[in-house]
Amino acid sequence: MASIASIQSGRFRVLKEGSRTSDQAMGPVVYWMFRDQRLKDNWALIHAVDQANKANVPVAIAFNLFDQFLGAKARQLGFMLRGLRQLHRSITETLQIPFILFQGKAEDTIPNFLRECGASLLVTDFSPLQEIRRCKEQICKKVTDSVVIHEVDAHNIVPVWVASDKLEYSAKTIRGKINKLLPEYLIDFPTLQSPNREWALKDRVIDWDGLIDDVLRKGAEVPEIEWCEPGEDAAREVLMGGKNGFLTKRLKNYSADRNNPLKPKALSGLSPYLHFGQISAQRCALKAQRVRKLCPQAVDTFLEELIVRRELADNFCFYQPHYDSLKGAWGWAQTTLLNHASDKREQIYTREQFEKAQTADPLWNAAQLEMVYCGKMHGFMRMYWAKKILEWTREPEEALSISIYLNDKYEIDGRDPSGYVGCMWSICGVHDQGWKERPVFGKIRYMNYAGCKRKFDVDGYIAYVKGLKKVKRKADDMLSPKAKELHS
Ligand code: FAD
Ligand code: FO1
Repeated sequence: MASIASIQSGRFRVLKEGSRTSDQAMGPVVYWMFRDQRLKDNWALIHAVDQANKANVPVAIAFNLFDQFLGAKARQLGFMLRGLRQLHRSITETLQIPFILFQGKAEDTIPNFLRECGASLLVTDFSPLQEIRRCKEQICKKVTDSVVIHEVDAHNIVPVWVASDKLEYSAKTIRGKINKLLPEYLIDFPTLQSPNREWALKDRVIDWDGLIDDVLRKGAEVPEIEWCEPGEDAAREVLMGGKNGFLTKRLKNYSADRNNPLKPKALSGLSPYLHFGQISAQRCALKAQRVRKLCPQAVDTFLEELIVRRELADNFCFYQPHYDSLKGAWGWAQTTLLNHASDKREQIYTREQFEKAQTADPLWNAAQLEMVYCGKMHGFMRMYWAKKILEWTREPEEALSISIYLNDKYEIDGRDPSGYVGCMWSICGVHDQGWKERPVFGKIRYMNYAGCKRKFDVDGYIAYVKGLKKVKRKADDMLSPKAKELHS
């Protein structure tokens, strides 16, 4: 365990200075948690408690449940709320810090709470997504002058603003910058201090079951997944559990089988937990380094994805405001796509036909159905899936919006910088190079059915997904009338 209690200065930035005069007593510290929804290994929580203890004031955690978050349905909100219920329980049992849940617009609920409790410091965790950044801009304007606001990057190992001060071109250009900083930032976490001062406010009761029932009913169109248990404890099990942990039991197949959609267990399965912040990427990396001697190649490949690829995605969304539109592509890509926008398409499908997996390509349909049934399409298939949407739509902007819409609606790990970058890489060549020019794709990397056939057993994958459909139908049939009504 690192001895320091304070976080490194590079890990946070001041979003708003305060104008409190020295004779004004310090008010409490509030940590507004949204992206890093965990108790362990959470730099934002460590910072909030450290700042509160230094000022000898109490600290509280606030979470705001948005009415609608980028199209999230029962699948995502159920997973998140079940994880938060477990988090609330463990915070109450171990930390005596109040965890307060708000509902509505954070730009209203958070400033109101700060005013109500007379807080003098707001700590927030970091996200590059526009919705969150706009919300923070509003909060900075609404809080009283005396309130200070710190933003802590608890999601990336190397804070995004430290790794690079500009939009990076590809993994090649950011890898060296990140690797040089790993010795300084890929460090163990200090023990989380207990708060010196207790919060006067009694912990408000949260009706978790009521909230969960509510989101399940409202978002019934995309039902919850069964295969992935939410929460910090389950996340640790997936990372390193005795029975089926990635680092303990499944690591050796990672390099060889990670691009084989028939071997989903070869992947770590960590993206739902990383997306909702129920596990720290830093913890995953520290644990992976410990077992590097056993499988150096698998660990290096995993760290490349977990650190370089994932943090490159935050870099893109942080420095490119148009991270989810054609305007966010490099010039060469926009030119090549527009030059070929009027090329003849063999097929054209509507968003609804894509959504219902009604294309003439059984492989593409299988990938779409794997995502709809399981909430997690295999990483290799995501590339093929998105690229075919470019091939079968009238123009690239529409392809982008369809891929992002379906990705965010059905993926359990959707609404994530890695997802926007995944779609932009596939359709607009972001972080990729140009390739031999061809119809429709121009110089964007091309993928086709034959290429997949060379790589893996396509018929086997199609049959595997058909099997999922049977399992899903059986599960639906077993649903109680009430649950069926929810899932219908
Ligand atoms: P593993 O291979 O075990 O990877 C471990 C972790 O590394 C992942 O959890 C993820 O955090 C990171 N990672 C792996 N591959 C990538 C990548 N290509 N880019 C960035 N980070 C990566 N990832 C999401 O988290 N959410 C999404 O919505 C999403 N949508 C995608 C859409 C498309 C079109 C494409 C091509 C990729 C998308 N990805 C997305 C990236 C990648 O496919 C997933 O992160 C990965 O499949 C998650 O499964 P895993 O954790 O078992 O993977
Ligand atoms: N974060 C919140 O603070 N409040 C929410 O209501 C909320 C809903 C939500 C739904 C789906 C999803 O994928 C993520 C969601 N998040 C929510 C957390 C989310 O990880 C981050 O707020 C953003 O991804 C910013 O990166």
